[in-house]
Amino acid sequence: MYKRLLIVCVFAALAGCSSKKDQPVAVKKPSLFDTAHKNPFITNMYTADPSAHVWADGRLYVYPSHDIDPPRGCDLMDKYHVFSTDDMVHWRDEGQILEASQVSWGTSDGNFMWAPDCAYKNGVYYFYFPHPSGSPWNSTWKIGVATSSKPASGFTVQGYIQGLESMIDPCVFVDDDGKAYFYYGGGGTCKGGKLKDNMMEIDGDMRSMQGLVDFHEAAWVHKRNGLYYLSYADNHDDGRTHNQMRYAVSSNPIGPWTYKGIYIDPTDSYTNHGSIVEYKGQWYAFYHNSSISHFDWLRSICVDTLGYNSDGSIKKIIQTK
Ligand code: FUB
Repeated sequence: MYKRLLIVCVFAALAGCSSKKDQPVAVKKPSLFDTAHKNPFITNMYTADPSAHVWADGRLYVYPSHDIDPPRGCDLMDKYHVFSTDDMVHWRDEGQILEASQVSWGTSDGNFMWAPDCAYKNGVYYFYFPHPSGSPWNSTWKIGVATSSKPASGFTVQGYIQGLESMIDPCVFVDDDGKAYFYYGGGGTCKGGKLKDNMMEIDGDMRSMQGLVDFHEAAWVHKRNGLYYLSYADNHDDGRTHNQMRYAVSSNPIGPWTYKGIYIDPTDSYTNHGSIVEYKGQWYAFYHNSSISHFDWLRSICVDTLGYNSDGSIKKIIQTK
């Protein structure tokens, strides 16, 4: 009796196995990024504040700031380099594009070439960089603009955006209809407004971005499925860990914004500053840490994949090594 039952069970189990085997199982093939990517991804110099863009040549370009070793707090940053890739694993140092000595209004207090951004319109690349113009440096910031017909060389300083407050961290977002928006801010204030077609003048007024929670600096705007996302660094400081990256969403590029949450936990660096971009069908979050130097002002840029939930909210990123 037991033997017959055992035989029946074995047959039933085998039948079950074979029917499961016939069902297709969805297994995602690991990408080159999954298998070969390492953070930080730039190791030949210290870099921070990565602004990433995909340009018409199909490559992804990163415009970071450059921490110079030995550091002097955050006031020895100069000689911007650009990095590019076509597979998110092999990075090319495109070389230096601009340095403080090329900026006519620069302060003699030091080299403060802080977090930049780049935009493209009608055949011209516009490189936006914060640089102070006097003493004390921290109340004399100007947002300079350099232009080139190429994404990573040939930039010439054209001047600075007139009429702005002394604030840092420019971000330029060009919408699907070609309209460009300028954002900047620091120390709790984030402002945004339209840029004129010349990309070097503000069109109308800059307005305070409403709805952000605990804004510190590092504004970045991207768009997905018709929804605008403004991401930024907060003021988090529990004595042990520091800036987190947060974000808010809106149906309008200059708000008001609806706060959504934290998408990058603190790194080992005092600051954080990031960008979000889609490349070859995958979204990525760029940011920085201090995992090479273990020093707050010798930072290194990192990137990880970024995912969205079905309601459009961002899944917290996993910081890989
Ligand atoms: O890198 C200098 C400053 O530190 C940036 O402008 C801020 O966003 C912070 O990362």
